[in-house]
Amino acid sequence: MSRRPAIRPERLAARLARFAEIGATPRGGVNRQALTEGDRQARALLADLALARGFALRQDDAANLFLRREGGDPALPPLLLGSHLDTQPTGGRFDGALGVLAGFEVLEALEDAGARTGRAVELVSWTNEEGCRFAPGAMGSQAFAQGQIAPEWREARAPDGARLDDELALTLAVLPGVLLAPLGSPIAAYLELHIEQGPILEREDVPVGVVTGIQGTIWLEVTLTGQAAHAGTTPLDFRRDPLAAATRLLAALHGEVMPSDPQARFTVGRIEASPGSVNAVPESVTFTVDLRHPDAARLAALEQRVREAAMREAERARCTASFRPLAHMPPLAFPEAMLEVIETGAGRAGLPTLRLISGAFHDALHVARCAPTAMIFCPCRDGISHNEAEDVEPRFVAAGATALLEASLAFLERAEMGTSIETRGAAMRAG
Ligand code: HGY
Ligand code: MN
Ligand code: MN
Repeated sequence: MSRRPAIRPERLAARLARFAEIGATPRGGVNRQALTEGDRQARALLADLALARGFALRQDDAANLFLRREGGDPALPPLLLGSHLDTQPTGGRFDGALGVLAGFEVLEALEDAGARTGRAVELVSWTNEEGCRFAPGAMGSQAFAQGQIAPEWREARAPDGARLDDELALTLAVLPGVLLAPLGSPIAAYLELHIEQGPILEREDVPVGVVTGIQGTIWLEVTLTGQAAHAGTTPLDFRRDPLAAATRLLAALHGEVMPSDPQARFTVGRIEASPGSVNAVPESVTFTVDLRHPDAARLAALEQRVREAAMREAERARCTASFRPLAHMPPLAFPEAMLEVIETGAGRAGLPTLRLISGAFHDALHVARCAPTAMIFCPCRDGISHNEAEDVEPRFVAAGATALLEASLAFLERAEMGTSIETRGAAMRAG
């Protein structure tokens, strides 16, 4: 008879520290962007850890890496745990890595206890969740859910000029002996542990967040084009200056969008002028826009508002405006039955829970469109993320991993009893 599986917090903490060394930055963060050498190193380390425990490995065309602990009936679709190992350029040690390594800790806890599960339990490390090197974000999970890599993604270029398809090939080649599986495979359910990346759980001092859904995201690349001119000889009424137009445009949008709607999020993360010469009026300016809203209709209206304002300011400066969509992720609600699986699991461990929506997108957003899915949040210090200062108290790391283990066991029990949870993620009701 196997004993009850249990998380070993010190082993998980050591794993998190070990992975944080890959791409470590001088200020205590991690720069391990998707499909870079650091990302490949982290995948290889995870593969080595898996083989050392006898877990089977496979990877798909999108370089999603799957680890499998076999169950009683190999034909049954597995319970899948996961998250991502890629980071922001000035990322933290927990965004993504916590979910992957806590998921690995669950597989190890099952193995240590000799647990016999009716079906396999798998762990996936999704490719390119962040999307900062190659847009869109959550690329690997989206390819898995839709069963294909969009052709235009393969030609995507990173700011350093690298081409996505070449980087994918290099990444797959790191694990030559690992079976290459088709994109998309049946799963019974998906559970993801992630840091909240916001202040609510810490403020309420609640260790386990039960994520009700994920708000919508739209990424746009906007280019305003005018006319390059001499900085010294060109008077105002001869100028067609796209940077002057962009400055007015962004001042107006920052002054209106979020102040007028507390649920809206408007971010310009990158802006560059070309040719970028100190003494030439720029010919063009390109910047990114990240829009978020929990309500699909209001998100669409936000995009329209940005497009119209850009065209208006461009025209006013005798410039033109063009737009390149980079990502479109509609909001989604997780099924009630899966929220209850998490609450049951956390309850068995005596962990208080709180339901909340996710302001960040996650791989679970796409997986939820093809399998019953739920997310667990844990508090992070001051709600900071996408920042090298990202931090999580050890007690919350342990609580999050314990909730993931107990929710996994609760799901497996229900599945054994034939309590099928067949609901997929649904469009989120108007916020
Ligand atoms: O941008 C996001 O929401 C995610 O953290 N990559
Ligand atoms: Mn993340
Ligand atoms: Mn992130």
